[in-house]
Amino acid sequence: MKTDFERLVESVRRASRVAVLTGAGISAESGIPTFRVAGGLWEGHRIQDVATPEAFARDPRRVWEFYEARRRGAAKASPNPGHVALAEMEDRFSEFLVATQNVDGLHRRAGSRKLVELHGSLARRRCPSCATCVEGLEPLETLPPPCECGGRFRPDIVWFGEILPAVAWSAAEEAARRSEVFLVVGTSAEVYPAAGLALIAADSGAKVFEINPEATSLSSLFAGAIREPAAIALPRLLGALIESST
Ligand code: BJW
Ligand code: ZN
Repeated sequence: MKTDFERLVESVRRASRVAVLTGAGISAESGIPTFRVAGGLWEGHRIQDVATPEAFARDPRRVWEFYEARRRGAAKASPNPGHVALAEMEDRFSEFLVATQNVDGLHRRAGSRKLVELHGSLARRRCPSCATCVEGLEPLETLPPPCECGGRFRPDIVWFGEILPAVAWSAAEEAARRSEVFLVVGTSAEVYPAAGLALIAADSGAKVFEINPEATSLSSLFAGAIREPAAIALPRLLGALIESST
């Protein structure tokens, strides 16, 4: 009887189209807290107080204080072996895409280029009045940061009730639909439409594997699960692929 890991390696080895959905768990070993655990990011914050457009309209300074702390965390963090393994995988397939829900920028810093950020980026702020966008994780002197047009910047993050960036979403949806193997890495798969990518992939015939120490509400729909931290399982997968190609 083959293990789920052996079946994963076999499926990925045969595939030429692979897509990956990542969530906060892949950055756990980089020291960035996940959302939905005791001591996680939402602890001490009600979601509606910090991650909705209504919260920003009501109290922009409070929302910015939450994001400034996150920006400092992201600036200090480094990509871990899970991010690096995905970056190294991207040229091994004729089609490959990482669609991340993370806003920490660690996939890009690990070298991923076949990447879309579904929920925006901590490293970008934009002015809703004049659409100016500014990049950078430098500490901000004034919160909320003022824009030259007289408006104020907001984090370029997708909050609850907001639409995902159209280009990123359609690339992710197409990659999920076309994939032969779809990996769901480090996400509780609670937040839609991102979690729905795994369902789109499964409905389109992909073998969907989960890499997550814990089961999620979608686990039973998947072809298999690797119950290990991403920073262990992804380098192990890459190692097995390299071994089989030499
Ligand atoms: C490890 C590990 C290790 C640990 N290795 N794994 C009812 C009311 C209101 C809205 C809705 C509703 N029903 C549906 C909606 C829509 C809503 C939604 O899905 N809500 C659900 C919560 C029910 N979605 C939206 O609003 C989206 N927009 C939308 O739908 O637009 C259309 C629309 C418009 C208007 C009206 C209606 C529809 C937008 C969603 C944007 C979410 N953004 C956030 C916050 C961003 C701000 C920020 O980052 O500050 O993005 S939510 C938060 O959750 C963040 C994350 O990207 C996202 C996903 O979390 P993730 O990554 O899964 O983290 P965790 O913590 O949940 O899980 C971590 C996992 O890692 C765990 O499983 C661990 O086991 C695992 N793990 N260590 C591997 N080492
Ligand atoms: Zn402006």
